[in-house]
Amino acid sequence: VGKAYMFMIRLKMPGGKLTADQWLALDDIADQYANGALRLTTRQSIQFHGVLKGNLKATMAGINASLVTTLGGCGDVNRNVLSCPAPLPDPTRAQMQRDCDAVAEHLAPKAGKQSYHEIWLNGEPAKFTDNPEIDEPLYGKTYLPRKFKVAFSLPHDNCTDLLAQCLGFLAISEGGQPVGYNLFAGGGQGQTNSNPDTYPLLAQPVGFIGLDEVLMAAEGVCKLFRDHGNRSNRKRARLKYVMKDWGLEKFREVFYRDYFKGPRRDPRPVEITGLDLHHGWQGMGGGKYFLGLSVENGRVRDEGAMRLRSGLRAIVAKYKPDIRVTAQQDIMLCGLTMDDRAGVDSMLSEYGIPRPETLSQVQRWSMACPAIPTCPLAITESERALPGVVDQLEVALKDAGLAGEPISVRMTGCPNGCARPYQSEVGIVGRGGTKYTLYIGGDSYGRRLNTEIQDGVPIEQIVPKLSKVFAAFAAERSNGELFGDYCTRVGLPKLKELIGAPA
Ligand code: SRM
Ligand code: SF4
Repeated sequence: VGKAYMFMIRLKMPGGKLTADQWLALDDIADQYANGALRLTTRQSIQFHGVLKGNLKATMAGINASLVTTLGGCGDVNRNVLSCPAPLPDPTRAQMQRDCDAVAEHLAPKAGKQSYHEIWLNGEPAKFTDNPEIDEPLYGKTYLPRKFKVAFSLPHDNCTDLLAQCLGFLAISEGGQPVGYNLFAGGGQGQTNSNPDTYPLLAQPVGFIGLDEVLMAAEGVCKLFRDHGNRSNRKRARLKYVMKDWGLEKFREVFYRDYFKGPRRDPRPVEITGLDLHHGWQGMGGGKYFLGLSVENGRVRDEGAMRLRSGLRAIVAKYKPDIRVTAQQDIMLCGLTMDDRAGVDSMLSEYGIPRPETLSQVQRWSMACPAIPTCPLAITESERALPGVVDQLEVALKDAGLAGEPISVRMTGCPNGCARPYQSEVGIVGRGGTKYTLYIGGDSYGRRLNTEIQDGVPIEQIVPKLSKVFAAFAAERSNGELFGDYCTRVGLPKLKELIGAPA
């Protein structure tokens, strides 16, 4: 008997959009071929875990039959394109969601699609010419040096963490109408222990582009990366290191000279000012509503009295809402009527699914990557450990009179940064065994990187240490000051002293 190899399968669904029927088909797959759970990801997608090798083909066929794909979910190509998925009655949001789909389509591998069909779906041999520039016009023979990530976002709602992306489109409106985007490039989170040449970086503002220049800009930055990314050192192969090594001015110069045929315009003077988790009931216009639910670490499964997966299945089967997955690992049920709302609310209660407003702020603002047991790169627990840390944080924050504060806490099982822990107010990054590196002082809107405050902190000391900073924050904050802003204002030496970290 051969070994029972197990796989993770990741979908690619631009902007996190699914129909009700697609959700139901994917829910079936979770039982039939995976471990009975759907995992909402930090890139608005879904992963299945525990798919046995012998079931891979059937699972892929099932996913494709529901008109969802996995092509480009992984690999050295453009990954799932993010866009704030909230279906609010706003022309800029609608434009952004259309542009998200268009970029995803434009940057999708073409020859790869043929091979994908041959291998996973119909077995028909792919028909290639002997010219990779025809078969795969964007990626050529050697694809990209590394993965490439794109997001769309809004100044007042940065729920896709724009500055963590290789390429970001920040939507600009005038008089309520979309006029274009500020283009950002060179963000990324991952770093490697004991390799000081690797680090998280925020994307930098390249320029302003018009609405008709979106595809040209996306293709241009992607090609610049293809041609100039580091192909000899995989640890330094991401676009962020091209930006870092060249500097913003050279990046702009090369981009506008060789990869973008439109005019060079300065970015519009627009700041990121907020991030909406899109929780609770909200109007979509036209008498329709959506409900945003907070999903703990994105894991949709039944557990004890909380039958999240069964409850979602029953609600989706009955009311047929459109589904949106957010980049904060949450889900939205969209297009419901006023009449549906009471029924949906009572089904939530029946299945023990908490309404977001009944959850603590810290739980709603927290995320963890899967880590152990499914991630081969994990060196500590994350998804299975964060709920316990959040329980302790709830008590600590309540004791400090801070229960209502939106403090973002993100945990990962290694420094790769899959839950974007270097952009949160508190980052807890696996160091090995039960020890973590503690980061502090980011910002809940994703505008700033946090800073390492102590390495090798045993998990049981994390909350006691943070409690000291919470107490100082509660006593010393200026009016309306956010936790991360306070940490940045008072500075690392004081924070280190507070928690007893080496200077
Ligand atoms: Fe990630 C690799 C999970 C978003 C940076 N990521 C992995 C793998 C596939 C491990 C592997 O290579 O074998 C993880 C699978 C674990 C499992 O058990 O399922 C994994 N990454 C995830 C997800 C599921 C985390 C989550 O909690 O949702 C996210 C799936 C996104 C999606 O749907 O496409 C996920 N990964 C991210 C993000 C966040 C983002 O994209 O906004 C990052 C940081 C941003 C960035 O890319 O810099 C991220 N993942 C990495 C890295 C480090 C890359 C680097 O340049 O340093 C790796 C390792 C690698 O690529 O070698 C990695
Ligand atoms: Fe795995 Fe590390 Fe990503 Fe967590 S951060 S999913 S441990 S690669």
